[in-house]
Amino acid sequence: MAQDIRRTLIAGGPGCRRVAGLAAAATSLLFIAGTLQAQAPAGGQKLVPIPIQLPKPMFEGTPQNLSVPNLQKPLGRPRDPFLAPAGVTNVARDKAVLSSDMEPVIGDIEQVTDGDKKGAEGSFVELGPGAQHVTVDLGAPHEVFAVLFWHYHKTPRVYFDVVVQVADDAGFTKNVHTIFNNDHDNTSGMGAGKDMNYVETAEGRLVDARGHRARYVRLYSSGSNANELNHYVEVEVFGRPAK
Ligand SMILES: [Ca+2]
Ligand SMILES: [Ca+2]
Repeated sequence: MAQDIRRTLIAGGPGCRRVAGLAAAATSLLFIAGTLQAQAPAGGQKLVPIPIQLPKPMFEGTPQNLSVPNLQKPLGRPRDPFLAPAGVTNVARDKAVLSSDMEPVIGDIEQVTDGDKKGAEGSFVELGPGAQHVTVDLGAPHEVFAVLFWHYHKTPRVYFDVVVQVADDAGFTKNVHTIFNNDHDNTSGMGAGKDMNYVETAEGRLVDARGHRARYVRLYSSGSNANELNHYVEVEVFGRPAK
């Protein structure tokens, strides 16, 4: 049975997508009693769920009646655990953040990585209107497995032209990888993205970073269905120092 499941995972079966970047290590995955469990393969690395701590939800459920095009249907249940090598943590906590708007309308840029994810007034930074971005400097090269971020979760909203990139340099010219892009009509000029619009919730948005080596993580947005402004409650980067 384990062999069959293993083949399904490798062939791209259900549940495969999130571990695609870890295909070699994924050969040791077994589904046991409906939950993903990780086993240590001989000479390989153990995969375990990344240690996500979610804030308390500020509203119930995920509304589906927002008039936003290309909107992803809510999952209707908690997100599946995201697997990465054991020892991977949020390496963005308290790290330096740069922004296209260093003088936010509300709050301070430091709030992007201060660990406060509550989402209430006072727990988010508000950047100016139109296209804006924040860049987290991890301080050194890391292997990055996932980026988890909350723009705003006080009320349900959809932020537009969300693009997430990782790179070796602050100017985003070296070893640049786009790991999320829902700018389907290329408003931002960084290429049309295939990802869908989504409603912000207390779960945040989790993006597979596929183990890319990077020091800098940049997130773009261009207002929301509520207004032209841009917000961040928190950005987390799950990774480990690169060897
Ligand atoms: Ca925060
Ligand atoms: Ca767009």
